[in-house]
Amino acid sequence: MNTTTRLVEVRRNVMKQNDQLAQALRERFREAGVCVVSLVSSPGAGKTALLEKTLARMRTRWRVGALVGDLATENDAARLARAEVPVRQITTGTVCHLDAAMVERALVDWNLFDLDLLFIENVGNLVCPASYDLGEEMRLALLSVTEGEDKPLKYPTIFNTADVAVITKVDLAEAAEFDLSAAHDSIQRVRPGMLVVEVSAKTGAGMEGWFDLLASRLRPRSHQLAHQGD
Ligand SMILES: Nc1nc2c(ncn2[C@@H]2O[C@H](COP(=O)(O)OP(=O)(O)O)[C@@H](O)[C@H]2O)c(=O)[nH]1
Ligand SMILES: [Mg+2]
Repeated sequence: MNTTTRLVEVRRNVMKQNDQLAQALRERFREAGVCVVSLVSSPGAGKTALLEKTLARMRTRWRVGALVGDLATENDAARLARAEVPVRQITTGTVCHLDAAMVERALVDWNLFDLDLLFIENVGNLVCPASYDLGEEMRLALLSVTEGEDKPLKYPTIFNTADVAVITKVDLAEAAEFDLSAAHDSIQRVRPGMLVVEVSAKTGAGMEGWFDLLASRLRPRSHQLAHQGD
């Protein structure tokens, strides 16, 4: 076996192991009735900002938690923990993506039956996370208006493995001369029929629609918290 063949073989085994572990996680999430939503994007596209607002809103009705991946620092976990929900940082060192084993380890002492909704913020990267199933039910691919409308065409795999595209920082669209309809075209060319939402975590634009979309995934579940005033 030459070196190239061996590397391909090792890589195939790693992927197979990850897929099996992710499948087992998916089964555990399903049994516990927790909806797991992951977020992928380039660094700085606004994953944590979207999550900060989403946790603060969703926690009034649902039992929510979050895992957040970065190469280094606990900064994002500290930001998300302000919503007073369970949060855990996963630091990957030099690894450019989360994998199913990291998610499993991070959840080792969590009781999944205590959660309705779990977010997993992946490491900021538009390439590597595409290959790793985390057992999630819904994957969001974020694209901020400062990145250019053609990113889905340049990084099709990440958009192809996602369920929903989220165009973020729409408050900056005009300043960045971002052409929203061109961005929608790019997304639809890569993934015809893909659901797209536009949001600004800063101004709140589009956020109600996003919360409604999440709630529609959760409504059939039985653990909804009693919400006074509803
Ligand atoms: N103007 C504006 N800035 C945003 C928005 N969302 C995030 N940002 C800023 O973009 C930067 C990166 O955001 P962050 O949430 O850390 O991105 P992440 O690396 O994808 O988690 C921060 O300076 C945020 O304040 C938004 O909706 N509008
Ligand atoms: Mg972040």
